[in-house]
Amino acid sequence: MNKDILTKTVSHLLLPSKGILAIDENLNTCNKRFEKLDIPATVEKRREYRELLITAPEIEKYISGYILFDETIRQNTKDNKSFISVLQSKGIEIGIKVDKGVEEFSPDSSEKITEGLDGLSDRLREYKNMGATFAKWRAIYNIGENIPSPKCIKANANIFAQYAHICQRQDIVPIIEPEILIDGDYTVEKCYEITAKNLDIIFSELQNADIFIPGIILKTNMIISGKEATVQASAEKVAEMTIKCLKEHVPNNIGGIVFLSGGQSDEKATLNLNAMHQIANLPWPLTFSYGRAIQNKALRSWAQNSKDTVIIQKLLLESAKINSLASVGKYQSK
Ligand code: 5MM
Repeated sequence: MNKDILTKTVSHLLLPSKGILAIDENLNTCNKRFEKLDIPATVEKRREYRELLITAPEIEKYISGYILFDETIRQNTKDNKSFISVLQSKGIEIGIKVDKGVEEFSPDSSEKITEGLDGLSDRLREYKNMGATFAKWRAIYNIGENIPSPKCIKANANIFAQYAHICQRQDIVPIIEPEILIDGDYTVEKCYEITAKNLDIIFSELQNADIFIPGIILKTNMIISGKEATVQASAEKVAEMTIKCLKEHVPNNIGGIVFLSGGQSDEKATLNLNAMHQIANLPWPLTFSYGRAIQNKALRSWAQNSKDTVIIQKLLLESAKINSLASVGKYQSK
């Protein structure tokens, strides 16, 4: 493990006013999003869409890294430039999703465990040779009666530690993404309690495995109310509780923290991040790593008129820009 390489990649990814764009939807998720908008779920359509996201002019002003899916990292533009070379020419770091999705944790539970450790070292070696400098692994947790269970939390945390260890051995920065899903009617307090417990166990496993904490990035959910909750916490409440949770349950020397948008509205994801930056003295870089909250408008516009690349890329750029402003607390809603 070369700590200098890891910290250099982290610093580059978390430069002030920049964030990370997640375009690593697996085939299933991507196809589902396409089908909702009557877009054919084909390799070529996925390539065409990702080409627009990757070649958007000036996106590098707001985005420091792209997280890609295995299919995407191997694809080229229609004039035959590799997506990797396009991103590298803009100074954007290449990230890769390396988990292989989720399975049932046990036959009698609805909980999920993330898979993909088998052959991970070899896959990372290949991605690194292609130009990847960081990776991402996601675990998901529903809040419900007696879930997430301590057993499942611990099992996913242990797998995060193994993944992080394999990445850091190859000087690849691991992003660790434990996502408490937005589904449900849970309160913001419940979200705090579960996120805090989960983070404690994850960092305890990471420390037991001697993970170099300044060389990792945490990608987490915000502390919010469940989607179906009748009372929705305000941006100020979300900001206050999220920062409190992160300050108390994440080591101060972590490389940085980024957020997923998780199905919140685009506007909420931006306002919540902006509100967090009204709170002084954050001990770590804190920015976005959104998928949907940055892609939504561009995807809808592409579905309506795929030929209008200028408008589609402009919408992407606008979403990236407002989140860049929010990441330094300078976003003002219209
Ligand atoms: C882009 O979506 C990522 C991959 O999801 P699947 O494995 O289901 O295809 C996802 O991990 C994403 O990085 C995060 O959830 C952030 O994206 P959102 O849309 O929540 O901001």
